[in-house]
Amino acid sequence: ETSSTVITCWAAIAWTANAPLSIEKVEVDPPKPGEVRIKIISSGLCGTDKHILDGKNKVPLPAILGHEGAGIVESIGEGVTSVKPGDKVLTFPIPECKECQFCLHPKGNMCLKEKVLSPTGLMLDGTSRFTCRGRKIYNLFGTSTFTEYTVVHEIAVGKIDAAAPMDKVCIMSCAVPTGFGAVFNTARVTPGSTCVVFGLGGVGLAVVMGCKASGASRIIGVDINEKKFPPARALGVTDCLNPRNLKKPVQEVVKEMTGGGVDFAFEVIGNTDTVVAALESCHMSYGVCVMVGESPSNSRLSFDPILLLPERSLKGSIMGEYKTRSCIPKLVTDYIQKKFNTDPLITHQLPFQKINEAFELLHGGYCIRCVLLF
Ligand code: COD
Ligand code: ZN
Repeated sequence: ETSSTVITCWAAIAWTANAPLSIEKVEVDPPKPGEVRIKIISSGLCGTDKHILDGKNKVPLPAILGHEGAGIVESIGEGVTSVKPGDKVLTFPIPECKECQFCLHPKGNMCLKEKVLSPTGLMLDGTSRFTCRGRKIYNLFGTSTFTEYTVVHEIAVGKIDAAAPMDKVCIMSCAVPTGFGAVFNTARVTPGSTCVVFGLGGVGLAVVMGCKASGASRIIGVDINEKKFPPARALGVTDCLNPRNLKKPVQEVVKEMTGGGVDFAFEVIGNTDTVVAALESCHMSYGVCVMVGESPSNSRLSFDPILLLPERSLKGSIMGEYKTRSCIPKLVTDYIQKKFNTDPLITHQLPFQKINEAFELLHGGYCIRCVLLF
């Protein structure tokens, strides 16, 4: 335990949007009460990190991005009881304090202490644990995993099985629960049903895996990047559509293919047009559309309300509705026990120092998930 010392280490700083990250030495303060300092072992690079770097979703900068992390507890602050130095952990963009009115409710996962919807870039006491060249650096959703060491609130840290393979389980911090939970908890996909998934990235393909595991009879995959089609087919997509190669709107094609619309539609891109297209792809009465993507800051959804009147529904899902600390470590145990295999979602691995290459791979559509190894 070195909980009173500042650690100097390498981190990737996003000084501004629309520029590469800069690998620099940062000072990481010791954890304050209720906080945990973690040595990051691996981190996934999520579409959300890309949206932020592209300036689509606004967060305070300069910041250390990354929220899909697996690591080992280095030291703990006063009062921390659920983890100790040496424990393997995941970091979660949504905390679970297990005390607030929202955590105590059996449904939902939006802890009152969450920072995802209106990110401050700061710890709950309003300060930061990162300094670079004398400047205060913000965190991302209270996590920040593109750094050798980070400080996270205990309520956003989940202790996982000591047997967890650390190069693989980082995607259990975001992509896997977000996709699986959208299917199992939010949509509740039924055997024999028809599904359409808009966006075949890491999260979209986790949705596909969930639909397949639920016994869906048909899974239509929609993406503008056809490089995503072979891996999507391998995971269970039965029909692939590229909206740019169709003569009519993709929702019309989906309706024709399914005799009036699918049972379940998922938007896993983060775009208002595709949310409406996904909604219109659903059957008018029992169709359920689940919005997983976060559309650009300050955008507005616009559609004819008659779409909802005949009982079609539109729901949102964040982190798959899982109460993070209570549920996600169990998913890791299921993975270790080979109840499912999410390894195919990881198509690339790179050393952390090559993080900008990882962003390029995601931009170019060459990868599903690139895991950074520290
Ligand atoms: N039509 C069809 N496909 C498209 C379009 C379009 N107009 N635009 C992009 N796509 C495809 C891309 O080619 C790509 O294959 C896919 O959509 C997106 O994949 P990725 O790999 O960039 O993104 P993911 O899968 O890692 O993440 C997708 C999210 C929607 C989850 C993410 O971007 C997001 O909006 N997150 C915020 C909401 C959230 O869940 N937050 C919790 C923590 S992340
Ligand atoms: Zn994410």
